[in-house]
Amino acid sequence: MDKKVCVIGLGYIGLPTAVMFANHGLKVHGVDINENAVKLINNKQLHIEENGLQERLNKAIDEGNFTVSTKPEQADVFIIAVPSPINEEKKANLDYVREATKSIVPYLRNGNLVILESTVPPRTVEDVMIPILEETGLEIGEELFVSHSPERVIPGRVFEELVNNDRIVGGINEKSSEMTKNLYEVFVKGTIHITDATTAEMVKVIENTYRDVNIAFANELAKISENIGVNVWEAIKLANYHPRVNIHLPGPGVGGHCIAVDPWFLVELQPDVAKMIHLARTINDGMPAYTANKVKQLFAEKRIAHGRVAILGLAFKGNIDDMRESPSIEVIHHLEKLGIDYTAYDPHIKENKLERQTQNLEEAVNHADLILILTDHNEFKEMLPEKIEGMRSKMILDTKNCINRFAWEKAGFTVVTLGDSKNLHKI
Ligand code: SAJ
Repeated sequence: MDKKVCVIGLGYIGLPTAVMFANHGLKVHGVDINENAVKLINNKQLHIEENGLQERLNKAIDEGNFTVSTKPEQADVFIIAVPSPINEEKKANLDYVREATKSIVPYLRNGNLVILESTVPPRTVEDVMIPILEETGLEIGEELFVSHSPERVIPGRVFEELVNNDRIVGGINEKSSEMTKNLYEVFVKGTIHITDATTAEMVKVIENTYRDVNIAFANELAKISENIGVNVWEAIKLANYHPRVNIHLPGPGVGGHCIAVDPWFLVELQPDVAKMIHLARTINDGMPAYTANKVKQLFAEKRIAHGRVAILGLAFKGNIDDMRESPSIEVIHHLEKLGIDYTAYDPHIKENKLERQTQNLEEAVNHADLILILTDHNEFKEMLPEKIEGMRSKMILDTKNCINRFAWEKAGFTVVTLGDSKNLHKI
């Protein structure tokens, strides 16, 4: 394919997508408002981490297929992959999408295609982007083609998933969908499903909302289980043997930039209807406080007056180095409110970003009364209780059910698992 693609936004999605097209022989121009990112990429350096990205970027630049700057260029296809976060009021902030769309208006020509990849509230293409694109004077759907094709990849496995996942393509008309499908077919091996733009927006948002509601259900089951003497992890595992049941897992909260954000788009659109979705968000957002209160309760039961906690895990999920929007930060806020002292440790967060963070497990557990596991990193799953020294009291609260409780109990630890009251009588 001898098309030229201009990618706006060179973050976790835009940069891998851009180099993917370039590696398949298309001419790609990448654009980012972050001058530092542009400078780095031009020097074949990365401002984000992703497996396999470095070698693909090198190849793209060496073959002369990838240029980067802070300004768009004329092209056949424009792909927008910018952030679409929520603000303090839990309302969608579409400023980046608006600005990115405006930025390409002067470069658009008859026959061009514009694809939005960012996750957005349904109707954004129709109600926010189209009015801006009309400023080109081109007839939308006849001279200028537009579609939404949401990214659905998971950080760490982006290149594998870009190729193998099914892809949703929603055009504002049939021609737009067809052109978008032809483009992604350059590297996508999964099935490309065609629909309209608003349905495509809805599909992406409900995928993440499904997970959020399901996790809220699991968290509620965890609380019920604690009150009635059941181990929720065992109960969920057994229930999931049913061929039509797929319950997710409880935890100290839901982090990341997707699952905890996208459901709010539906709440904002239809507040009177989206009641269960709203409640699920509230339940999941309540888990950090629930976890902190559990620590307080354990200290009270053990009559520990000025208890200290060793927090293990700051990333928002296991085996990644991303602590933005992490429930651990919220747990820490609640511990602080309760006046509970702590030291935090995460082997994947190699810089101290918090005041009471250490790069050393020994230092974190030294003089602690309780180990609080908030992230299921492999390092924590494999941690040996015999190696833990210097604790004031030997207690561990595992919110991810990821340690071998028998090994820890054998080493003299009181082991408490979120969602499991079966062993609480031992305290
Ligand atoms: N979590 C639970 N219980 C579970 C599963 C997850 O408490 O059973 C928590 C995690 O600990 C984490 C949060 O939820 O804090 C989100 O983790 P995640 O792995 O579900 O999702 P993300 O945010 O890393 O990535 C998701 C992906 N969606 C799915 O796996 C369905 C990815 O495919 C999407 O592209 C991405 O959101 C996105 O951009 O929307």
